[in-house]
Amino acid sequence: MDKLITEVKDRLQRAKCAAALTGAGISAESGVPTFRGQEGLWKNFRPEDLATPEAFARDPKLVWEWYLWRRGRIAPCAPNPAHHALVTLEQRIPDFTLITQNVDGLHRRAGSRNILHLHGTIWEVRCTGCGRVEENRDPDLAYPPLCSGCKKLLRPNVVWFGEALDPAILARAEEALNKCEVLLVVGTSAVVQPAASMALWAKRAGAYVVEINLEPTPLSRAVDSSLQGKAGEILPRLL
Ligand code: BV8
Ligand code: ZN
Repeated sequence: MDKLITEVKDRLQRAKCAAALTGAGISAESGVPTFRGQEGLWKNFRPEDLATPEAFARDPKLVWEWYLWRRGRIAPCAPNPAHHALVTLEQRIPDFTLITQNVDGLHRRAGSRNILHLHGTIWEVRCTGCGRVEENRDPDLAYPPLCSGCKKLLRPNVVWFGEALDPAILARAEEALNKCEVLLVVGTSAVVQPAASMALWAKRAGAYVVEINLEPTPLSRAVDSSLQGKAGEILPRLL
């Protein structure tokens, strides 16, 4: 592992342009439950059952209950050394883009600046009527939450399964993945599309791709190096 760490460190030191793609695993050491870990199940529901427009149409109160539970779980969590390491990398590397699948807001709290939130954020609500987006961090939001403008039902401002990602954000992610010399893929099970394919886009465009994860994933055989272990321990060693 030490040889690999040195190799990755060396490439990061030389890089003019780099990127990171993060998933729930980077927030695990902050105490945020991951999707597919043992905490991934909430009242025996699977994220794929609740994080969908159909579930929200069928039972908006249940879906809001899940998001408020998650807000309550995430609110006391603080960024961990893995988040902070990516802030340092952004300060050191001239052109650095952080692409995250996470909705927990911990990268922003750690101080990262150039962040692409592929799947939105749990700390914003969006009106199902007029589309107005507002920040809302209230873990006890009264149900039904209604738009201050048109009085229609508010939803979490996240991307659900079956919903398209924001094309502008996707375009910026593609641009970052095409130009980066090094891509760090941190704490994702590489199951959810299109995020799971982004490491391959970068690889095809010539990037040196590094995976940091507790265990192998479907990406492991395609990346240039796999650093197995905790993100909170490995990322600081790359600085
Ligand atoms: C789209 C926001 C098209 C909400 C999320 C087949 C059937 C049905 C659908 C599909 C299909 N194939 C593809 C699809 C589409 C679908 C999809 O990919 N489904 C999957 C289930 C197969 N994708 C979509 O629907 C996407 N949209 O394709 O649109 C379209 C186009 C045009 C018009 C209309 C539609 C939208 C996907 C976005 C879903 N929203 N989140 C919310 O959060 O509530 S996804 C959610 O799970 C997260 O955001 C995250 O992105 C995702 C994956 O989770 P991970 O982040 O990887 O976390 P996970 O728990 O899985 O893994 C944690 C990892 O960390 C593990 O590997 C673990 O080992 C590691 N780890 C743990 N601790 C540590 C660690 N590593 C290091 N250190 C540690 N300490
Ligand atoms: Zn409205």
